[in-house]
Amino acid sequence: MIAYVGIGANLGDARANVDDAVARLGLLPDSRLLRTSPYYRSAPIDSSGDDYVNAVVSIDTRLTASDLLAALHTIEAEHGRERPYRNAPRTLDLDLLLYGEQVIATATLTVPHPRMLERAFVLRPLLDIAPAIAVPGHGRAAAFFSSVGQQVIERLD
Ligand code: PH2
Ligand code: MG
Ligand code: MG
Repeated sequence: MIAYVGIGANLGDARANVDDAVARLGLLPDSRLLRTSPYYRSAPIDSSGDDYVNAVVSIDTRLTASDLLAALHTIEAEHGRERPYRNAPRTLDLDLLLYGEQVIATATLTVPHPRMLERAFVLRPLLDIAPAIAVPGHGRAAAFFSSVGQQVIERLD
């Protein structure tokens, strides 16, 4: 299955945290890291604190969606992620955006990620690595980019 994971950080050395997350995602069992987007900096949306650094990766995995989610939570925890309140600043946030073409709605996992099409910091890096990607129930992600065009994001190099 091809999965897409959104990476975000705005506490500590955010860029280093994203680098480390990419490295760890490359070590997931029964999985292969396919593509890593450029990194982007943006102001927090519905959140507070420093600017975020965001990226998206694609992974070819034999893990189930729920095992992949558990692995993402483990990596977040290894980064000392705390959850004092919703959308609190975080050392590392790993969101399962897409899991193949599957639509998943359980108590602990919603795929596609419910806000992914509203956020330039997800859409831009996703389209960088998967320009033709379709989001189950919504069609091509590229069609949504103009509606987030007013959100300022800066590509890092
Ligand atoms: N993540 C959030 C809330 N707000 N804003 C930016 N710029 N980047 C994020 O990754 C982000 C956010 C919740 O996960
Ligand atoms: Mg998130
Ligand atoms: Mg999250």
